[in-house]
Amino acid sequence: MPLTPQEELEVALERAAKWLRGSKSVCVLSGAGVSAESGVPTFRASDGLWEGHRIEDVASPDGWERDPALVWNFYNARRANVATVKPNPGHAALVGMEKRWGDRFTLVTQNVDGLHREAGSKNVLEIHGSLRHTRCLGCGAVTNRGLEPLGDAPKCPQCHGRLRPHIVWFGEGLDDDIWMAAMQAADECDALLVVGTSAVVYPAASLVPIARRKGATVIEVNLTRTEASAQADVGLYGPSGVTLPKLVERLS
Ligand code: BV8
Ligand code: ZN
Repeated sequence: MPLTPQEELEVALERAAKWLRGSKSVCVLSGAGVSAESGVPTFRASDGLWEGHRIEDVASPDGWERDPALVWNFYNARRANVATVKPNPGHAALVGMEKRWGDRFTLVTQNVDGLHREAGSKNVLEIHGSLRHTRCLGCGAVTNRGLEPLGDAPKCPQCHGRLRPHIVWFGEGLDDDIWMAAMQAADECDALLVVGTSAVVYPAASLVPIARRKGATVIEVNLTRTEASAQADVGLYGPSGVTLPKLVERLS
């Protein structure tokens, strides 16, 4: 008699908890799925269209050169969305994990919504940047501007230069120091949790083989199977706002 999905989840949770209980250092790679239950739209659910825009028009250097006002309107809309949402129990469960492993816990996120820090996570590597921050094309200043709308051509208060979103667009390199720290965390961990990501964007998705190469256990937490599933030792399939708290419950 095959297991029901609920029974399968219970078995997987027990296996994942057993591995984690024996882990000395844990790394997490999170994506848009961990914020879905907070009400932040994911990327690929909209098959390449994003809030009505083509991704290459609003999240690429060419799109910025072509129409910076369109790009700012797109990011102001996402800032306004994030201003109305709260972290969900999945974010809180990751805060609980960090309390258990302390500085042997690193949370690498592809998300730019800032909800991990808002939930209380401390050691967060925002490898794709942050909706709250702007970067000045004149003096390079990176400033936390909160989430209030910034208009479609904001200027730097210091040098009056043009401001851009402090976001890594497609075709742009990641911040070297942040990416080095993320690779080191994946290399050194003995358990990698891959949460709420379709694992199609690189170099972020390469953290999975980097962790596996050194023998880390890979635990996938997602609604469905993804590009990373074949590299996972165990999969917890269900909403992360439900499965992550269940996993953390089993750790104590
Ligand atoms: C670079 C900022 C070179 C924007 C982002 C062909 C093949 C391979 C690679 C490439 C290629 N062509 C181009 C590339 C490179 C490209 C890339 O990887 N493209 C992909 C699409 C093929 N990468 C780049 O361009 C990177 N830069 O390579 O530059 C270079 C190098 C050196 C020097 C100079 C240049 C830059 C990548 C960063 C792009 N910026 N974000 C913004 O946010 O405004 S990426 C964007 O996608 C977001 O950050 C997002 O986080 C990320 C990944 O998406 P996911 O988070 O995974 O979200 P998604 O919707 O896909 O999946 C959600 C998942 O959650 C699903 O699995 C779903 O089932 C699950 N889920 C949903 N609900 C729940 C849930 N799970 C649990 N619970 C739930 N409730
Ligand atoms: Zn400036």
